[in-house]
Amino acid sequence: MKTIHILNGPNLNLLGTREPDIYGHKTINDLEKMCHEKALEQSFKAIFKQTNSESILVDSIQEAIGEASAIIINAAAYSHTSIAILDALNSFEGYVVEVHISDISKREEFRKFSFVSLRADFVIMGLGLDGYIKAIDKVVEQISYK
Ligand code: CA2
Repeated sequence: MKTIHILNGPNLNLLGTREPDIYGHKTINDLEKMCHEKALEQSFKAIFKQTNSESILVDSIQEAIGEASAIIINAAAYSHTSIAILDALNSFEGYVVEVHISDISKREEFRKFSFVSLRADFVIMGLGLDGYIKAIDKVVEQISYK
């Protein structure tokens, strides 16, 4: 079974507890369940992780190397700051989808640039948690027949 690693960065553990106008009412556990179900429907296995630590996010990307067919990543605030995460993603040869729950192109200036976008094969933003479902669809479309 092909594996997708779904990696989530800092503060996303707070989903559903604060700022529902931006991030909605569902929790990170709801999101994880949605992703597992969607991936299984498509006969993929999802490994879902969330961390507040940049170094653990880099470690998780490295763990995906050789194990995952694709990475779906919402690096949260590290998207805008982390060359270390970009470097790690550049070492991964599979398909990469970047997801943002909010539309970062319509928020503060400092959110408009993403290092992750420099490596991502596809970027989804502004669709709420459904963005993760669309990202799984995109991965399936891209790699199912490879
Ligand atoms: O829109 C996204 O998915 C972001 O990656 C979310 C990050 C933000 O820094 C990016 O610019 C855009 C923030 C994640 C914080 O998530 C929270 C969720 C609920 C309550 C508080 C924070």
